[in-house]
Amino acid sequence: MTSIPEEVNHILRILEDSKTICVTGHVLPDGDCIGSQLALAYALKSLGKKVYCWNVDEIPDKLVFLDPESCMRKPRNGCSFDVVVSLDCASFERLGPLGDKILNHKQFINIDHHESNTRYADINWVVGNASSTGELIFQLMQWARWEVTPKIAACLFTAISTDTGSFQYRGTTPETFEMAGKLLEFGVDLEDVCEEVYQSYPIARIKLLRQVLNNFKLAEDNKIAYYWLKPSDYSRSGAEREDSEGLIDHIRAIAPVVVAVQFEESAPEVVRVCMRSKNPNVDVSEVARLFGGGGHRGASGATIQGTRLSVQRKVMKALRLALKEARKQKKSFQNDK
Ligand SMILES: [Mn+2]
Repeated sequence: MTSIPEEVNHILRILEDSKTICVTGHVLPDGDCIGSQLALAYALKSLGKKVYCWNVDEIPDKLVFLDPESCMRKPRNGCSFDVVVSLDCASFERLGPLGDKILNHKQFINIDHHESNTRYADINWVVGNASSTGELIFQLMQWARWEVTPKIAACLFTAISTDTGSFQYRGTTPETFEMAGKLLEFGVDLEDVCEEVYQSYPIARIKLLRQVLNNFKLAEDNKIAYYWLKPSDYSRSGAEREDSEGLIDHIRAIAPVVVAVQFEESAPEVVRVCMRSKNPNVDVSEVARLFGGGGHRGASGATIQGTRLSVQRKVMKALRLALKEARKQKKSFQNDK
């Protein structure tokens, strides 16, 4: 095992010295966010700390099995903490309206694996090439020599498995597999976790997926696939916001598609854009950054002001350029040979 980074020593000292800790994460939390939060919360609780897991949005139904004691909830008495730990959250804005509520703290810690992380806290431990925040929390717990119970292992396994697309994405390294193996040794019930996370979609989500499959469009010689999620898609299918997670993966999985895009008007003239890329030369986090967003090379997002049509035009134009650049890079690479 590599030596402990200075930030991690600092983080462990702070956590061990504090009594009340708030563990927070990004809006519309995913498996990595929730799994990392709960794993850290369980570990800190067993050290006798008072821990609040607090997110602006609720825990998605398919992850409730990780939280049988309902740890994910708003603190009842005030919002003053010794430490706030933000997990899997690339920017302060990604905490949503919660950001302003957690400002009453002595220390603010940011642990994340997004390269675009803006290092908004007092202590920032950001490892851009880690597969998931869950991987970082597992490392931290091993360095700290905290006990990894089966419950904690299930949370961390869920975090790593979901954020790597079941060990398919580029950030997945030999270490990722080693960690997943260790987590199984620590008592993960693989069948149980996979049944809950991958085999338990509500019917409404599949109806929403049907809308997407009916309505998506192809552009740029089938290299870009995109679709809009409209309020009527939700009302017709009975789906919730959280059900939209992962729909984009079905569109990206089409052979000629290089980039998949999901557009959604989250408020009047405010459009949330999610992007996925299969080509390492088409960095969608760069495209997201043009619009004030961020993420990873292969998965990114941005919230953009403007009418639906103007946002769509701007994003498609940026993606066309990114595809063109990637083609040029490929050519010069071939010429180098
Ligand atoms: Mn993540």
